[in-house]
Amino acid sequence: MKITEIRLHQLSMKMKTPFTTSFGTQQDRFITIVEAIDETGRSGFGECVSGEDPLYSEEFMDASIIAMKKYFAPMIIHNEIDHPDEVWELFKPFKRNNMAKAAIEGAVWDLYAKQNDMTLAEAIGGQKTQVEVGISLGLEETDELLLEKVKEKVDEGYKRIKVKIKPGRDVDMIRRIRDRFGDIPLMADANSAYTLDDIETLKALDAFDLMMIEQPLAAGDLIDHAKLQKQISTPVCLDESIDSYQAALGAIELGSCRIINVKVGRVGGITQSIKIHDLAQKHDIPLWCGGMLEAGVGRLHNIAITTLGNFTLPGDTASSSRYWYEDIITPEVVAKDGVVQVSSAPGIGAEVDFDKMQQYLKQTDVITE
Ligand code: OSB
Ligand code: MG
Repeated sequence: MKITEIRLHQLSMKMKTPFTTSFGTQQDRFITIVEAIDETGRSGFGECVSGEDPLYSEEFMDASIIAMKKYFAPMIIHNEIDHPDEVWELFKPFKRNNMAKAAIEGAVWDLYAKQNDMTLAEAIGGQKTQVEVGISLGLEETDELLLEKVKEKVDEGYKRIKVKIKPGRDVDMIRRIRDRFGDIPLMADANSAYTLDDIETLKALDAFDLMMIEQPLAAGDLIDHAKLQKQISTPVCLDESIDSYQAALGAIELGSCRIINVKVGRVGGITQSIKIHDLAQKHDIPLWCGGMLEAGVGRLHNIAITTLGNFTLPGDTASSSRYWYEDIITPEVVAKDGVVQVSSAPGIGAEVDFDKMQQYLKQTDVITE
């Protein structure tokens, strides 16, 4: 395949409500949609999921845009690619910048699927025709406000509820959710807010039969996560820590987690996600697909990766309307009773709607060499 042009559509989208984690609050979402165009004029789309600031990880959108413009987009244009699997190898001399790499690779995967008249799910070897999803709820000012949100999302049928926790907003808050809603599928995400000094709090969470606790400790700390997992019965799920195949291998071998959250951007793309999927499957580690407050293109990529067999737990890709008054794709992603149907249209399975995108568009950079 010959890609002659790559466009970086830079959007500023406002979320319906602010989203608060242990690392901060945000309502404005800066998103870059990558459009890769072949010599026949056909387009494939990827989405860069970097945060505005380096709070979730070291990557941030301004840097990712430079990385795409300066390194990764020109490499794609200057090299003939037979299969999207080659993109990771092509990018390999340049260290990390996984979210920038994944955004470009994602557009190549979508284009490849469309050129071969396949869905993206089929192109990557996925089998499911529908996937189960949960929802991630941010911290609220008060527990009472969070309980209202939980009620709304339980009523909408999401397959599990994830709530964000941080020191001081943990054991009591989880107890109140359990008291009010009984044995709903419930989990907590700490985004690295704890250390082993908090072991008593983390042990106390065992009383609530959580499906898992996500990323309680620092991203680089596979050793302490392994120590923690030995002392608590709740399965540890790693998110931030799993930023490569090697990290997944290390976490599995050390016993740092029993579950992995895969984010395509964090691990550097679909090809790396598939490698981690196969490794985890071999070791009986179940997976689910995390979210990064994506617009429609990213959501559709998430749905596609979830069609792989070892994604056995509900992911975070809720309906487009979870965050957006109007998403940039037609049709939008809709979860009904916690189930999203996988589109049978080629590639990501929906059209990027440039009319709808216009209201968010700040700038488009065109790379042709
Ligand atoms: O830790 O999973 C996370 C959002 C941004 C950054 C990190 C995370 C999240 C979420 C929301 O939990 C997932 C989503 O709804 O897209
Ligand atoms: Mg997380």
